[in-house]
Amino acid sequence: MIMKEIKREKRQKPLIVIASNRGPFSFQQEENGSFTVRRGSGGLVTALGSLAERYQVLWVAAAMSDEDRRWAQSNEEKIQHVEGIYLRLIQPDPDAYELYYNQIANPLLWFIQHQLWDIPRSPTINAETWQAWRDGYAAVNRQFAETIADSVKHTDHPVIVFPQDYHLYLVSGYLRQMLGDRVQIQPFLHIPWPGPDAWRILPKGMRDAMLYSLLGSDRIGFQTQRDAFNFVQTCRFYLPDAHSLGSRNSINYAGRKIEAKAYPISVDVEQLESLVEEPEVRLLRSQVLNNTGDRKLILRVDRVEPSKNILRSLVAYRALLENHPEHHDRVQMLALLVPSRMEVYEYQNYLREIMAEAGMINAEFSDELWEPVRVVVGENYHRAVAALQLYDVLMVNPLADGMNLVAKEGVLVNQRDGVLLLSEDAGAFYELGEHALIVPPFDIYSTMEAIHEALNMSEDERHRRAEALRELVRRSGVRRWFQHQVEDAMQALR
Ligand code: ADQ
Repeated sequence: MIMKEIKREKRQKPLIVIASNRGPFSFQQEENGSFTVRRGSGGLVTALGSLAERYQVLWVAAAMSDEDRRWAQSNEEKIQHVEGIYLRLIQPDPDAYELYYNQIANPLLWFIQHQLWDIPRSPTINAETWQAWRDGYAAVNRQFAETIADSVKHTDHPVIVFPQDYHLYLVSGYLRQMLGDRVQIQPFLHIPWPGPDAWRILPKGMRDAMLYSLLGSDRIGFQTQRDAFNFVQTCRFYLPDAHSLGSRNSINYAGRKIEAKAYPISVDVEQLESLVEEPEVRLLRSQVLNNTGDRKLILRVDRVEPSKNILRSLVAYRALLENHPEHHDRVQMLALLVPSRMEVYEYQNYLREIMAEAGMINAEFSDELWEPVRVVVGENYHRAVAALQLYDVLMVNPLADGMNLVAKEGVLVNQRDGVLLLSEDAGAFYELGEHALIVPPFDIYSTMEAIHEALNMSEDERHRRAEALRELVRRSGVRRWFQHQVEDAMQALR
């Protein structure tokens, strides 16, 4: 029935298929057996709001919980209509999913792409890694591709498929084999793509499979030009039959030209600007204000994630208090941290080190009325937005980051003409760098000096920079980000 609907509705319009590990909704089963739908908060979900009015959208994702699985099994239709879009949840075998997610995607690929491996010691690629690649990563990717192929096989609409991120690198290749040229395939990669050297960690068999699969796409979206260029270089370096013919942003392979293009992601400007008016955010804002008093607020907001470089920012703050005692009792550092991947030892340990460093700073410098640093662990987006309105200095110093949305959220909602300290290795650097103070992520000394400079900056300069940053973010927006990708794919359909 739904398949027929997809076939009939809006006949000339393309069918847009989004594939991502996590879907846009989660489901909760009530006592009477019915399901309540909860909409996720990711950028893509937002971007869809306006898309669904114009196009037919099918979203294919993995069921995340038992309730998601029960929802998927509750209806004979494999595809269901939810809040204006078609949704199909795949239900991978739990063992395969574990290998795909917790052995390959998250540790191996994430660590390579953020260059986090401590290479004298890890990773060690062994028989289990190969098994995880075959029976986990490849198997789940194949299941995604089969599900997409099955969902679109009867439609006579043009089909554009947008696989999302590092979980789904093999989808493009499988889909091309299954559907040939009747679909446009355009993955978007949310995380950085490092240059060829970083990829030597991945064994040739896995690397080739991944790169050749991606070359099954028509176009590949990256956060920045640098990532797109690195991708082209990586293909040229490792694949003898892939050529770039002097181009920095395309690869010729097997008689086709694959574009590598930057589509910098952004925030939902309208939603954020209205969120700051909500009573809960106002309440949390006054809490933050109470704690900070008339001191200057140095803020960071992150997942507990080694690539965000939280620890070095604390060390730089300690250096500031040591070298510039004039800031004592005049500044307050606040770190709002969401626990992430806490089942992984390195992440748990990273949080322990952060807490220990913050404790040591307080032990050394606090007095009766002043606690130099507060670390708040927990997920509360409203509190994050409230604090972002109040910072004098926002610290965004990742070792590597696809974009870093906190930088964009911060400059949009901040009300104090706060100064953005931005790593040159965050994707956001390419758009916002000109009006931020740049912090080299490994350099504690320069980071300390940048905090000092920001704290001493004249009001005029702060205002000028903050205004410029706000305007840049206002002019972008997540809807536009996705619309550009759709337009490019549509162009190619003509
Ligand atoms: P992330 O690595 O999760 O995303 P980021 O872009 O900063 O990083 O987005 C995190 C989101 O979570 C933001 O909306 C932020 O406000 C929120 N958040 C973070 N810490 C929080 C806290 N302590 N409390 C409440 N909310 C918090 C990945 C890539 C990025 C890329 C995005 C989007 O790693 O590089 O920018 O996808 O493509």
